[in-house]
Amino acid sequence: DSNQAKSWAQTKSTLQIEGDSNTTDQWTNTTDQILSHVGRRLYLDENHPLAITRKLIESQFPAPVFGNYFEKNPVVSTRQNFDVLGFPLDHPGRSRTDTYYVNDKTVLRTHTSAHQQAYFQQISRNEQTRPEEVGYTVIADVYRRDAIDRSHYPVFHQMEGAMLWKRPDNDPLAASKETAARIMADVELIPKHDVVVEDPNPTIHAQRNPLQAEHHSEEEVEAIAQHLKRSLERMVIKVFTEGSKAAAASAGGVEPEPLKVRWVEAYFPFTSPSWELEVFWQGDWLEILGCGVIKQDLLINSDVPNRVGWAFGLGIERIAMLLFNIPDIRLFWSKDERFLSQFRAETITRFEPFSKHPACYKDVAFWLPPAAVTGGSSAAGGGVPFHENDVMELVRGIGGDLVEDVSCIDEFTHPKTGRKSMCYRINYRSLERTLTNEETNEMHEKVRTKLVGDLGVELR
Ligand code: FA5
Ligand code: MG
Repeated sequence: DSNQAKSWAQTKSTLQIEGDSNTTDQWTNTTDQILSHVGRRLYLDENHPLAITRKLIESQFPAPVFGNYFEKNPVVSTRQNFDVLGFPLDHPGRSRTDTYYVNDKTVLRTHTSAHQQAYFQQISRNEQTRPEEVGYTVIADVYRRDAIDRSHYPVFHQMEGAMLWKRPDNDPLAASKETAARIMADVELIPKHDVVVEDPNPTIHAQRNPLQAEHHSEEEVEAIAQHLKRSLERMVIKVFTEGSKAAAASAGGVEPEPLKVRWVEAYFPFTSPSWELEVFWQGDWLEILGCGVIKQDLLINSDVPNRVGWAFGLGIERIAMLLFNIPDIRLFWSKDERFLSQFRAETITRFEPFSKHPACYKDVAFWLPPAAVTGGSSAAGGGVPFHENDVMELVRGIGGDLVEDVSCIDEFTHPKTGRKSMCYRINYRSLERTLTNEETNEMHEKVRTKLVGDLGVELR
């Protein structure tokens, strides 16, 4: 029951996750409340908007070239989630303020890229039995300690995809012209489209996204990039054309807005060059996915040294919210029939919000402990670190899905004492019923007490 305070999982010596027993240690920050989301597999429930979205995307990456997979167990090693992918040791994503640790060597995956190596190894293993299957998609639940608002939830779903091409075993660079020509022939097999691509070739900064010159020629990278871009453009066009049709139908048959997409340079430790794809949707540019040319070192370390290729990763909720007009990311987890009964397999329809229950916001202001610094990670030394994600997690632990939004509304440093004061506004609202004053007050009181107990702040 989410309106009850959840016990912190790290007070136990083991955590049961998907039937496995995991030992805990001083790194553990995964809560029972977070673990209560493991195993729902919403993406397999064919009348659920996440599953409908999954199938629509998978239809653009069909057999025999692509296998479409899912990964049930969210527990991965820090090696799989970070090291194998080349995350530097000081990358903020590794910090306990951003990531749910099961123990010092294991985390709840923060992205589906944690499975890249395993899927590349699978392609290598199946080389004889399934030679055509040189690509994959994989969908899974992913976990991040993050802000609380209507588009962020600590658990969401990603789909990752990749495709590889073979090169000669010895001296692949000498044969790079032929490889590039083979990839370009595959580009020609992808049907063209007539959607406006605003910035098909953004400037790539050689320092952030260098050519991997010891492994790739420029022609190869250009061919892989073209295949990647055309494949992903087609995918978003398919998805958003379906969405526009549903929007136009519900607006009484007006013409759907023409679609526009653009490419933006991005940076990931495991691709170079890298991009994000954005879609112009109802007045705004929206980031849909990250992607790039896979770093060759990763392929070399994953039993496919003689292949090159691309990979992408996208957020399923973000796309589903646009397609189905779902206003709050918490709704995906709802068991309320008024939500679930609105969706039907293989059909994009506009969600009709059921009556919105009243919100109740409450503020809490406090002084940070004297030595506290903001923005630091609690893994870093020096002072008593304060990180906003710890406030988010604490509030989530008490209020669960009854919290719609948490935001910092004031922050100042006392001119004489140098002490820092913060004020957070917590918006309590249930998606399913009207909260009583009593229960809201009770939750807020627990938040205040726990802020003092856990973070050592002084209430104002
Ligand atoms: C990644 O997670 C990379 N692993 C993507 C990738 C894969 C790049 C393969 C290159 C090759 P990023 O953190 O930007 O990148 O997340 C990818 C997508 O997940 C975003 O574009 C967004 O659609 C979605 N996403 C990210 N954070 C959230 C969140 N808190 N809530 C909902 N969706 C999110
Ligand atoms: Mg991003």
